[in-house]
Amino acid sequence: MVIQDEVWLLTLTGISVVALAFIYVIAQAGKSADSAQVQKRAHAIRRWWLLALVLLGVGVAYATLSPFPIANQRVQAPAAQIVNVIGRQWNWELSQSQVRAGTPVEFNVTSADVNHGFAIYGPGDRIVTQTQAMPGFSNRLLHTFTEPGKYRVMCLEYCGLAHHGMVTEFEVVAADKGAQP
Ligand SMILES: [Cu+2]
Repeated sequence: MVIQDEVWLLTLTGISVVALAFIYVIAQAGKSADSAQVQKRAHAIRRWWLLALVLLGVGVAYATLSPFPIANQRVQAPAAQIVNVIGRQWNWELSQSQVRAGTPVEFNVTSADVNHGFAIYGPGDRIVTQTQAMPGFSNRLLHTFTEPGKYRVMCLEYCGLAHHGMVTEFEVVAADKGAQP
């Protein structure tokens, strides 16, 4: 994968910077210094480093979280498509097996026994969205599908012996086709 090469290069660059810093410190270790002057400079460098690190952290967080993977959940109007989901040891029960792409789908997710993790995986088995399935609660998950195809639901929380078998499928059909229940 391409991204692995980039991460490798980034890691190597990071290690080189740390190594150079060590070499610099070792080279400077023997020299005597005017302590007040040096301390002032050291404090200034530390401040700049801190600022640079904070900016880098914010930048990396923003770049990797944007676009945020979970859609806005604060929409008040009820969605046109509603799917009721019950998780139980060890299967998923979905009130319908087809939804339409292009318009929001509201999943009302609950559990009949223990906690489960309701996760939807797209055609390339990439996780699309997820929420918890909890006994006694109904968690509302809004998602608008953009890509038609077969989607899989898997459990993301270990829930007993056959946890791995909690897999089901549903279909997302193109926006112009009507979804069948
Ligand atoms: Cu599970």
